[in-house]
Amino acid sequence: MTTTLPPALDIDPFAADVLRDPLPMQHDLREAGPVVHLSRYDVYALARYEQVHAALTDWQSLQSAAGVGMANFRFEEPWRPPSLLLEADPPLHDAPRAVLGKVLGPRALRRLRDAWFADAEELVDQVLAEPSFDAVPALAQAFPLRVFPDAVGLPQEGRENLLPYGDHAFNAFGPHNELVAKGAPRVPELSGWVAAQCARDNLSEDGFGAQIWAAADRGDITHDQAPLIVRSLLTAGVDTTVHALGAVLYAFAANPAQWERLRADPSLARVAFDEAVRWESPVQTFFRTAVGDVDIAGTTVPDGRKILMFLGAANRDPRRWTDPDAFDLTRDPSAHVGFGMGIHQCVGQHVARLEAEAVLTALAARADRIELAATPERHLNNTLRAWSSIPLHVHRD
Ligand code: PQP
Repeated sequence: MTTTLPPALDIDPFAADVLRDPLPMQHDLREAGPVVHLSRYDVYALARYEQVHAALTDWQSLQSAAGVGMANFRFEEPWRPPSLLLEADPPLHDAPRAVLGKVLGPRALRRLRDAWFADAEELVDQVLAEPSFDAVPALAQAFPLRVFPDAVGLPQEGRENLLPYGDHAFNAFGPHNELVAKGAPRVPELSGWVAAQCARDNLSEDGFGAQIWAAADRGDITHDQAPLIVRSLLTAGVDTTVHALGAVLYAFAANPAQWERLRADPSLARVAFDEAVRWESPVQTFFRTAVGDVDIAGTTVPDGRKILMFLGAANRDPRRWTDPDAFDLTRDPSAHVGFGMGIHQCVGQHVARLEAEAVLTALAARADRIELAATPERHLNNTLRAWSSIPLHVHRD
């Protein structure tokens, strides 16, 4: 096969105006070719479904241990000790992954289902006391903050640190732009609090955290690894679900016919959530690093170079999806790459789906119609596609 030079584009995927509306850039990237060189950052980019899917599943050629952000851990000091899950490759990745996969697996979550559904009903009843409210603080943030820290077994004190810590961690996967600079001053304080919560003595005896420590007692992981695996829960467990809930609530507010479908058949809640994850892709991008020279669609990516995978662009690639920009409960969205694919595919996806199912089921049982009461506002983050405000007006039965 002959090697061709990829087309070069001088776009900044992390510029504020692009983060506010990434769809035009995603279109340009997909159309430019299967592999694009982003000259501003000297990284390679994949935006078509076929190449993003292939990259996600090729952990042998495209490593995570050099970081899944723009920073290359082969040459640069990470801002914190690397994650044992996200920023690790086999074989080191496998034991932490197996442990967390069990702790957050469908079987383990069955224990939480009834309580989380009751929590969602209580919260939704409370929120719907007013016909208009901002769905971001009132639902998208309130519900994960109500159920997840308790499930982990965190003390009450300092839980307000979870969202800013996660927000910074997701900014830190991007370049050192203003978003990272804005978060930097609080990093010592937030990291100190997070590290303290990972200690066994600070966790309740029955939560996800304690189960990770119990796995260390069994020898499935080492006792040194346990606190860093708990740290993954604290980094990834709140902002992601907050913005995924924001995505599905916005999707319904903007698509009233789909809300009617959910109302007619509430068992569509899970499909609706996955369709919203496809449509909005709350996690927009991740990087990999080439191990040796790697051929992608006839382009050689040299050893050690960073490859930026546009999950959001792949999830709207017309080569893969019919009418990709439509939020449509009748499609099968299950092949989306919003949760990744392959050995790193989101280990928390069952938690996210359960939270969303609980909130959507409670809301669908009570809200005849939901509509935007004012223009929603974006929250900018280098990795997350997010809302800071979704003003809703709800008509009750
Ligand atoms: C998207 C793990 C997972 C989850 C970590 C970590 C951080 C972020 C995520 C990204 N993540 N869903 O620190 O181990």
